[in-house]
Amino acid sequence: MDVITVATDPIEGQKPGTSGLRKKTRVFMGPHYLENFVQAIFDGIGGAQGKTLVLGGDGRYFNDRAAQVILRMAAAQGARRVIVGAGALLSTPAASNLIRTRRTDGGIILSASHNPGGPDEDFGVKFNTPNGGPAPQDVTERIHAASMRVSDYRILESQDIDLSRPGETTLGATTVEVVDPVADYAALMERLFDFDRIAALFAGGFRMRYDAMNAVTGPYARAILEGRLGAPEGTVVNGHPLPDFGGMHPDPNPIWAKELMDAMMAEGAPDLGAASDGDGDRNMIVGPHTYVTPSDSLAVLAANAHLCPGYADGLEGVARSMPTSRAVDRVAQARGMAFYETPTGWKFFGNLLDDGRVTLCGEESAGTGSAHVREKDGLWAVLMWLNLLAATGKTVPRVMADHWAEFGRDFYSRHDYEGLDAGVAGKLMEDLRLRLDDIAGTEWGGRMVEAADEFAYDDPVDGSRAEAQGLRVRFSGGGRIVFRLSGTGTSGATLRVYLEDYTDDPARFGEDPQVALAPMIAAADALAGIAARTGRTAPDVRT
Ligand code: G16
Repeated sequence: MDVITVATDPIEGQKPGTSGLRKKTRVFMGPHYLENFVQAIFDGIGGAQGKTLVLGGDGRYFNDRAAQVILRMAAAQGARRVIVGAGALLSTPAASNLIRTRRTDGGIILSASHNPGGPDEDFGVKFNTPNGGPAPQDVTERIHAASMRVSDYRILESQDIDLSRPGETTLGATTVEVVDPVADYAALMERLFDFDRIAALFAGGFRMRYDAMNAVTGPYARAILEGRLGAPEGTVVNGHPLPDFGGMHPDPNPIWAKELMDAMMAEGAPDLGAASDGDGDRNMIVGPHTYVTPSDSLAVLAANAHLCPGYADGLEGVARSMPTSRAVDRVAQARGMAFYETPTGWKFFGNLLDDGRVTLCGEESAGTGSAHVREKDGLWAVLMWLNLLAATGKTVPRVMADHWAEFGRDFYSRHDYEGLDAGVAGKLMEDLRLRLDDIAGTEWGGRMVEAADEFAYDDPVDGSRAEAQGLRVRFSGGGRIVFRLSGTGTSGATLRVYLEDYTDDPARFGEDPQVALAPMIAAADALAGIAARTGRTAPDVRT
């Protein structure tokens, strides 16, 4: 087998965003595109020579081809071992677990997460560091810098490796170890949660609908829920990973998981509805006639984690991303737990978890996780909810009612305006940024602004600073609006407007959040001129 050195030129725009590099699939399939970026990853981490890496992805279109290319490049560059999920599949949390437990030098995950898949949709590549977490900023900056000076890449000339079943083979001097993508992850879940109790819940007739959205969690959910926990067959729907996710948009929110929402809002709804995204790190929780916002879910899990064997000793602390609602802050305060606020992006939780400062963390973008891996974890969150329901005997609506009765309710919604002209969106943000200092003390949508600023984060562990992480406006009475541009889109710009308001009045707990948030919604438009500047009178997505 020969190593070929292929001459190439740097390709503009290979700059990792919130979570790795995401582009249209056809861009990734273009000449040298994938190879250049993989070479930049290897160069950015000091070469692949002698390293052990994990490789897998969410099964989307081009996942299989890209995995073969990466294996040949890793072999050409002297990697010692590559651990690959069978079928080149690994959910993001399962990959994180393998990276950690096998003490590797990191891993490459092929996924554009919740973005749709297919030849005309999205693809992505991200590198996770040896702690199992997404590469932090200094590493992604090195990768980007390497992409701008790449002049050749090395690749082995060889046949495709058979990745269809577990086993070991060699590629040049590299050992390729194909593993069952589910086994280690399922064993980890069994250590964290009370499987006997959850199994007894199902045996008692508890009904659940888990929508895997034709993405990577299908095999995990079928093995754990229907296999180990005895949930009836058919509990997992859309449970087979498909290259185009069967046309679904695998983003577990009320818009894109509409089938599940309809089932949960209908008469005779199951006791629990759940969904996860393309690569299995996001989750959605729904009870009969009760959608649980990700922010509330984080708060509920923080308040109840001690009911699960893996967290019986309590939590060291909790963290949330800045735009996530402050519901979890109230739990932390009431229970005397340390609390941290980080920028959007799971990578910012890594240091806090590694340093033992927090055990649980989460984001409004349907991500919840803990120190068990260094990624958010969709199925883990669902199992924690199951453990909680099994331990308390409560229904989802009861859990929420009791939580609000104790802590009050943070009404929350995110409004996304997708596919905006990047120039228009950038100008909207810039103009608002320039006015931040002047709006304190002024009234918008009938509410007074108490403070307004741009969020910056100083990492308490390594002292690094992340600036320009979103514009926040705080109102009297507990309201808040945050404006941010998404860092995960692949075309145009997505404006995210995060809206929240607080009440401790029990008579208001049942209100529809869109109604309760009307003053914040009006204030957001008035402050930023969304309709006037973008021509959009309604968001594309409301979470
Ligand atoms: C990624 C990140 C999350 C982030 C989300 C949305 O999630 O890992 O930390 O909250 O994107 O980011 P943005 O608002 O910049 O689009 P995922 O599930 O896409 O990997």
